[in-house]
Amino acid sequence: MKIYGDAGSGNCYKIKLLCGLLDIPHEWVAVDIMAGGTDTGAFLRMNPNGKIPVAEFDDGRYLAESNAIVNYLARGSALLPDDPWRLAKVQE
Ligand SMILES: N[C@@H](CCC(=O)N[C@@H](CS)C(=O)NCC(=O)O)C(=O)O
Repeated sequence: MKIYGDAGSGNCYKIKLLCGLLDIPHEWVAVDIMAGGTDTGAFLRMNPNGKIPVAEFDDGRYLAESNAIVNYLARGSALLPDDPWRLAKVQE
């Protein structure tokens, strides 16, 4: 899996932190938004919304939005409770 992001951005860093906590192997691909890194055709094909972070999975799928990414990556771990209310409170 590749994570496109900027570690100086909280939205991106939380994914890096989660991967560290759960030992999830990944390649970090630094994207400089100030240099137009999210405005390229290649980037917009991954996320038409033009924002980091984006996760690229080995099967070619992409997932944007930091909360969607962390919820997906943390599924089945102790960080996401099974109890619906406690899960909702995490997502809150
Ligand atoms: N709701 C999005 C927000 C993502 C976001 O705002 N990313 C910023 C960096 S922190 C960005 O890519 N900005 C570039 C732009 O808007 O052109 C998420 O949580 O992932």
